[in-house]
Amino acid sequence: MRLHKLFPIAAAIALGACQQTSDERQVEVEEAWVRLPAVQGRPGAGYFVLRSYAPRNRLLSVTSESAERIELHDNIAEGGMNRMVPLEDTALPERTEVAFEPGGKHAMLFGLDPSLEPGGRIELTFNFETTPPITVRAEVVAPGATTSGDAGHGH
Ligand SMILES: [Cu+2]
Repeated sequence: MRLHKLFPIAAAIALGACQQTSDERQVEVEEAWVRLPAVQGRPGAGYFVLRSYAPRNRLLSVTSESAERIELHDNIAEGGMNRMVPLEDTALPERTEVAFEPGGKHAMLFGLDPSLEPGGRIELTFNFETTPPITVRAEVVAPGATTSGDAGHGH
């Protein structure tokens, strides 16, 4: 009787370990773009989509060599006005997609490298609670663009 009970437990442990090492796709960052400020010296805005496959995770921060400081904000409607509030961190439940997009959650990039131009790229590093950081090359778009396809391509 004892052997019959032990075997399935050992098999389950082995299977769990195997899944952990073979599943490298724990979190993905896609569609990242950064909108330049209309006035130099003002912050730019960063948008992206996070897809999470890990059981529990959080986005803790975004950093870049091309920005002095990056804050994560949310937009809340209050008495007919939109107000920005800081996001301390962002929970990423398993198998969810979290979009940072115009009018909603966004990154604000302070002290942007003044040499950035529409059509260029900016490296953004995403730091997570339970998975290694991910660096992506986000597209740089012109001030006023509302999507990454809106400006900077000349067509
Ligand atoms: Cu903001």
